[in-house]
Amino acid sequence: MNGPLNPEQIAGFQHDGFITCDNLLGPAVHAGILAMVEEVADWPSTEDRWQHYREHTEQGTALTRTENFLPFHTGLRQLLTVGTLTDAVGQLFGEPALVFKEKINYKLPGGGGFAPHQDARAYAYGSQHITCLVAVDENRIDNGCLWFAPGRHRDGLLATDDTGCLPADAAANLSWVAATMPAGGVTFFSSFAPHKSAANTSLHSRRSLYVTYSPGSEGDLRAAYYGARQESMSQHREGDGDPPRISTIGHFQGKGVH
Ligand SMILES: O=C(O)CCC(=O)C(=O)O
Repeated sequence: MNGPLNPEQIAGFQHDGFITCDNLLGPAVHAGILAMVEEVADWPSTEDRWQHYREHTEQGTALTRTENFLPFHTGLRQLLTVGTLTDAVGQLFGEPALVFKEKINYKLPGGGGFAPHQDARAYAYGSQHITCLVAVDENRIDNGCLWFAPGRHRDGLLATDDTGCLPADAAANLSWVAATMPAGGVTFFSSFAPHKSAANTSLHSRRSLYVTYSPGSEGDLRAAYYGARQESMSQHREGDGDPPRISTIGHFQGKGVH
């Protein structure tokens, strides 16, 4: 398939399970994304349309994640469903890509990190997924960029603990590399790629836009995914005093707010 990625980038993705592209989107596109992410962050809380999640930080309560905003924002829907990002993921799948889910992780100063995990563990629909991570702010080590274990996506679904994350000893045996990026950079990663991130210890936000795609030949799975996610999240809320979650697996290491 034709698209913005070159053969070396496609081979790099297949080999490592992720690739980082610093210059795929120009400064004007990045400025537009920044403005749209700020609009979404300002939306009021709802249960039945998009979902905002918050966390306690030393600076007070902070927005940590927004899910399911695509139906409600024309500009982001356009950006994520046609053009450079979708075409690039189509090249990586070798067939047209459809949006499976979308989220913004804000990781404001003091925002929590994420334990080592594979996203595939949280995706019951579809055989494989590729996530496109757009760096709204620069992704650095001190503000909690992602770390990947190159090549380990080829091991398939790894064993987990009861939170759905990799056991600490298994994670410690992997080699990790930091996916640092300038603002406007993009990382594509497989849902089988083990990854983790640290808390944001800097004074500035590390906002990232994540859009996850599934292969078009498997059909449009987004509605089924979000239906099941809502169900699982509300069952967890009614559960027995576990800490609040922002996902169906317990990878978030910040202090979620109910
Ligand atoms: O945004 C981050 O720091 C990591 C996010 C992540 O791994 C996830 O949401 O599954």
